[in-house]
Amino acid sequence: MISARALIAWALPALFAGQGLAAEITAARYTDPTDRYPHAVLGDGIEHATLEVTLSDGRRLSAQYPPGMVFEDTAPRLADVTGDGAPEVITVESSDSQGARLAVWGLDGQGRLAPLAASPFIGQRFRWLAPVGAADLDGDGRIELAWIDRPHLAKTLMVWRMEPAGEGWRLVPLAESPGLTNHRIGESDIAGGMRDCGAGPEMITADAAWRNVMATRLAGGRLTSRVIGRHRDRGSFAAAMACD
Ligand SMILES: [Ca+2]
Ligand SMILES: [Ca+2]
Repeated sequence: MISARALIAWALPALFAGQGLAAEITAARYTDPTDRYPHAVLGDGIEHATLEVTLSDGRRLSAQYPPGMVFEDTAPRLADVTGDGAPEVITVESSDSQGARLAVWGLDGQGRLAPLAASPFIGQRFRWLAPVGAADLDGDGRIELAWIDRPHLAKTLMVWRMEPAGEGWRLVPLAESPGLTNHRIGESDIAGGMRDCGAGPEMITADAAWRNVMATRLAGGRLTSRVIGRHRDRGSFAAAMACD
């Protein structure tokens, strides 16, 4: 006959294993620099082949693309886009033939680093996108991801939503708005981002001509933008992001 103590000793690890005590991603970086995708839109011809994450238990996991794909980005960004409190990793990855897509990486059911969802590729080599960020933009409890599609050409703000799909996730389009951008060719950083100055999240970008800093909100499935100041330099975005 099994004792109560033995039963508890057996049951506890199983209980905790199912209660989110698994390791979380605490940091991410790109490694394995490569010159195999010489777009140089971020100022040099070096992109990265590998995404590496550090977990809360100290382990490091990585995923490496073979030739044909790179991470074409400033740095991977951590954000909880599934709503479970644990961060995922938002990246930009580019295909030799199809250009860029936004991709969300995370830990799969076996604790492996894996792609969870991605936007479609833009469809043409040397066409890029620049993330704005992730937040519940309309307060419905689901997380939206925002990026500028081709910041030097189409200059279109895209807002997509993470939705459960079977065992996993998918990104579905919600809204888009032309006339906004967040990067100029050769800059090594991306301007603006996501802010919340107390009245809900806003996406901070430039207008297409870089005259003004713009704040864009999502409500009722629609995007509305307003001028919040003149654009002079990155200080203009820093002030906007700090709610000044
Ligand atoms: Ca999450
Ligand atoms: Ca939402």
